[in-house]
Amino acid sequence: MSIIKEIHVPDIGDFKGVDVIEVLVAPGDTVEVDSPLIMLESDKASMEVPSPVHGKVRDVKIKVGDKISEGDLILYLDVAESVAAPEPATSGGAASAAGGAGETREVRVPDIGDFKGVPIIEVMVAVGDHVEIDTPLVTLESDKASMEVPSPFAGTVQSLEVKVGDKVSQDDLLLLLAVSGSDTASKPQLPDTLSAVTLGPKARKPTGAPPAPPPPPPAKAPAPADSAAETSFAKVHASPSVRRFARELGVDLTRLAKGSGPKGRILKEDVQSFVKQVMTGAIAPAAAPATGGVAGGGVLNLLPWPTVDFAKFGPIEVKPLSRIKKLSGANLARNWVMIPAVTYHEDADITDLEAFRVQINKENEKGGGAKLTMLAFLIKACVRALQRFPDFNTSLDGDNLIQKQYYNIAFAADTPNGLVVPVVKNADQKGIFDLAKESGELAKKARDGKLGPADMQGACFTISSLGGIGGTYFSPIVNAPEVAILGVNKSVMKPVWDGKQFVPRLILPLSLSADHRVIDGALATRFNVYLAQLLADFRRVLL
Ligand code: CAO
Repeated sequence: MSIIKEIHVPDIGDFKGVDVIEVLVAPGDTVEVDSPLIMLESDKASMEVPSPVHGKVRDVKIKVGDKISEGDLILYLDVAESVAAPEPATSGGAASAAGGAGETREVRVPDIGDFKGVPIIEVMVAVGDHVEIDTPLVTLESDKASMEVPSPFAGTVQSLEVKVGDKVSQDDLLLLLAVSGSDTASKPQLPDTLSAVTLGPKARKPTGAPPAPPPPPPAKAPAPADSAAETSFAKVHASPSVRRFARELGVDLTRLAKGSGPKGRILKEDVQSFVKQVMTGAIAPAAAPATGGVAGGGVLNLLPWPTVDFAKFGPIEVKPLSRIKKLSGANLARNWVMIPAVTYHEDADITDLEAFRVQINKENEKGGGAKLTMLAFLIKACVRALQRFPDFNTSLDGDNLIQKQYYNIAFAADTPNGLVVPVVKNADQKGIFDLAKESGELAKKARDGKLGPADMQGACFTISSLGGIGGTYFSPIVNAPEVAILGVNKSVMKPVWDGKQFVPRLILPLSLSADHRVIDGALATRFNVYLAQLLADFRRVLL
């Protein structure tokens, strides 16, 4: 007899509202313990959620694009009554060689279904390495699937019992791990942790048949449904960990002609070397397609990046870039290359608005109330301008334009570690005080390094305000997949001719960069003029 079991998102650490980027099973599929069910991706990592039990998928409750957190329902499984109750995992096939603290544990090939004599194509650890639970140890590759074997324990690799090229089957000894007393306790959590066995895309695409075992024959392996890019990505020869690594760096693996591994398999080093060559200009970044879809073709034919031995000219110090700088740098470089953006400038007369802001803040100071910021007024005015010019609230998706009907406004925040871009959600539904409070809180969270992925997602339009620092005008880089960004500099008193005389007015310099594939110069200028009118007389926001 079978019963229905709910499968929920396991403990995924501090991640919340993480994007579902792949759903790997469909109703009717049979899944084994540890078969991947879905793939999640935050800006920091991609993770597979494996099935904790064997069963048949009855109903899938999520889809690609959903945002999920720990405890959310993924799907219903028909499971045999005997396995319906939670049980400790057995994957990893580990056995204890000696009990108690500081013991040595054998790590064996876990249940890999019907596979036998599967070649080891990669050994990811060396003697002396410390591994955590789920650290990939080796990659196996049959002609039908590639699989990573993760560590079932945290510990230090004591000896390796296999090497690349060895053929292994279930229960074969892989390595010995020296496990401390506290680490041994970690094992029973495995059913609720991620990726006990990570299968390659060939095996991760079931069509009513079990994902593995037996996996679909390669010729019949269905292509990922999402996009042409995913289809070709699936065809490249690379292990799951390398695919994950490439995805994290935004590298299109199809651009690496051949890897340096056996049978041309792409290794992590190949991806690193590709990125290095792109960053140094030896290889051109992916060229922009006509309509913002998947990159492909076209080479900029740039000169290689100059290699200079700086130490020859004087003392130097090498300082690694912060993680944020590396991440934002890669995004900025892509956006700069791929988006044909034009920057349009406008001056807004904010004399009255600033007087009003100062007046309200003075009144509130006495009562200890919240402070109104120029940024909050800018957010509100931008929402109004987006409503008047909806083309600015879109994203390119291949030959389609996605028209958003919500108004989430991002703002660039300068932090000690680099630039981050938190998002004020549903700004159209919030008052100026709320916008000031929320943007202030987000800016503080940004400076404290506490922004979560959800705080930085879902933006429609970005404001980059350098007003607190100075400057006159600049050219902000459009934050893809948005189509426009507003740069703001410091307001200054300027003499303005009123028809009879020069009068001192407080002028705010605006710099709007817009993707010319979506927004032409006339529309951008209309947007700017309207925005300046709103800021000059904020009553217009109500119209
Ligand atoms: N003109 C004149 N003064 C301005 C101003 C403007 N446009 N904008 C802000 N100010 C004033 C504020 O009123 C404040 O003065 P008081 O302390 O006397 O009230 C002071 O400058 C400091 O403001 P702030 O910049 O700290 O605060 P904010 O709310 O205006 O902005 C934030 C918040 C997060 C946008 C800002 O701190 C920040 O990080 N800006 C940098 C963004 C950035 O790096 N962009 C570049 C991206 S591309 O490299």
